[in-house]
Amino acid sequence: MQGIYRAMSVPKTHPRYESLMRRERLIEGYKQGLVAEAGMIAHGRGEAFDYLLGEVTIPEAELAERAAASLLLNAGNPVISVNGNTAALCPAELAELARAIPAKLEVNLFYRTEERVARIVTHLEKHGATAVLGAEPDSQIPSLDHARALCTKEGIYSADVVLVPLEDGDRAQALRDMGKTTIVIDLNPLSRSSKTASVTIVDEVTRAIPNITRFVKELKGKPALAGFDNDVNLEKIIELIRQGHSSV
Ligand code: PTJ
Repeated sequence: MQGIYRAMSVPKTHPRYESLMRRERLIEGYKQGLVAEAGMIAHGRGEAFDYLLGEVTIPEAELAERAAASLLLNAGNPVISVNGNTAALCPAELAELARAIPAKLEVNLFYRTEERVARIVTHLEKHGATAVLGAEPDSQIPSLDHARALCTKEGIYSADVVLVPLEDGDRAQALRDMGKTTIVIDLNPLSRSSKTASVTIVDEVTRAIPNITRFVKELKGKPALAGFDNDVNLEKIIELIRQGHSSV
């Protein structure tokens, strides 16, 4: 079965080439022990919302990406939380964003196993990341059940701004409860993570991360941006979906 599947390659001319290649990367990441089984299902939900939004970065997402870049640049201890899906989809892009800010990278998993944490750390390092945190947690996020709460003191625990791509709602809320500024990347504008974040980026993670890096480079040395309203931005996106915005 695998042989038959592998024999079929996706032509670059395919209208949904990028989307299909992301699936390939995720399947490969699953086989390498980076992605949780449930990560495949979570990706499918993301794809559905991406389809509804035309599989492009909409202006509202760009606005949030700019605001996120400014927050990360002006943070005292900015940290990028990395899960299995994100590591499989865009490891080099995560390493580049961490360098550009600069920020720390910390592996923090919903379905945590020590083996998967170690594999993700190695995978990120192979793609240019350095000093990746998460393998030796020494702190806990309060009010979360054990494994999900594990984090490091120098990373997520003491961070003032945390970028949490593809987050589950509970942890996003717990980070807010700790007084942190949270930036969530989630194609679902209706999710609890989206609603609880300080800044929600409704964009596909492989587009969102390089876009934030671009804005980080553009905004470096400039005054912090003000005036971003997350609720207003999310309302506009929900309205776009209601109107049938998709052009795929
Ligand atoms: O690697 P782990 O153990 O930390 O597990 C990661 C998953 C994603 C399985 C875990 O965090 C999870 O179950 O997440 P949820 O609650 O399913 O939420 C994931 C959200 O991310 C959903 O709202 C999806 O719409 C969204 N999403 C999925 N893929 C993408 C995405 N958003 C942006 N880009 C994507 N590629």
